[in-house]
Amino acid sequence: MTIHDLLTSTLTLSGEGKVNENSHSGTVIGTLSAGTGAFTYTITGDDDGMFDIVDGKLVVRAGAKLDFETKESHDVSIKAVETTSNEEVSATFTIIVKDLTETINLSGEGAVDENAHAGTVIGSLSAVGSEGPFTYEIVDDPGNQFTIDDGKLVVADWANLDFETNEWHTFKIKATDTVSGAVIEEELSVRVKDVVETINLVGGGDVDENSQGGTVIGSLSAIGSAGPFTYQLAGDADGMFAI
Ligand SMILES: [Ca+2]
Ligand SMILES: [Ca+2]
Ligand SMILES: [Ca+2]
Repeated sequence: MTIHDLLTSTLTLSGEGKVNENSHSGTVIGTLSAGTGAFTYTITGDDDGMFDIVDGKLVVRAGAKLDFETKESHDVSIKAVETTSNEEVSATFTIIVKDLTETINLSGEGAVDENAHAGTVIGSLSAVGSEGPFTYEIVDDPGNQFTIDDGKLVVADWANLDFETNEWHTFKIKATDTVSGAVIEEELSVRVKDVVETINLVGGGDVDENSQGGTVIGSLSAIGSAGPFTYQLAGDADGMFAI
């Protein structure tokens, strides 16, 4: 008998009853069913505000922040009402939040030459553990040598990377999932590579005695940075030379 069937029917949710942390809103957890008949489903209990029902499916609610490290499961109570008979059946499901590794990777060797110009690319950032897309920002950065341009870590306009002063720069990158708002943070270290820094005098180094003022002794060529350079005398005790 139909009535008997309804009274003994149970409300079920298909699938494993699990959802990845950081899932976007609308992610389907499972399909609800309550036996023979046409049912409407409503949420009667959802203390953490994580769930919604769309077309008979339990989904992640808009604005929900499923974070395994905060809470590993969430209860949701649902009521099914048969549209003709008004018979009801209810159930409470415990939805398990699946842990994902949340990290941010930097491509390349994670190193940059000292004296590198502004805009020099160190590597591309890629966050994992949420679907993305992401925006990235540098936080907690005492050295303040880098910035982010279009998902790439680059040398900042104001940087002065000097191996002899500081070989390592450590800071935190924060990635925000632009859809779910999930935040992933990771500490990164970038190494400053030493380059030989010197100035060569090209073409001579000798000058005849009694040479007139303006006689060229040689051309100056600095190495260790991309340049171009300006040169000035930093010590000329006898006052013999000019640039
Ligand atoms: Ca998390
Ligand atoms: Ca995690
Ligand atoms: Ca050096």
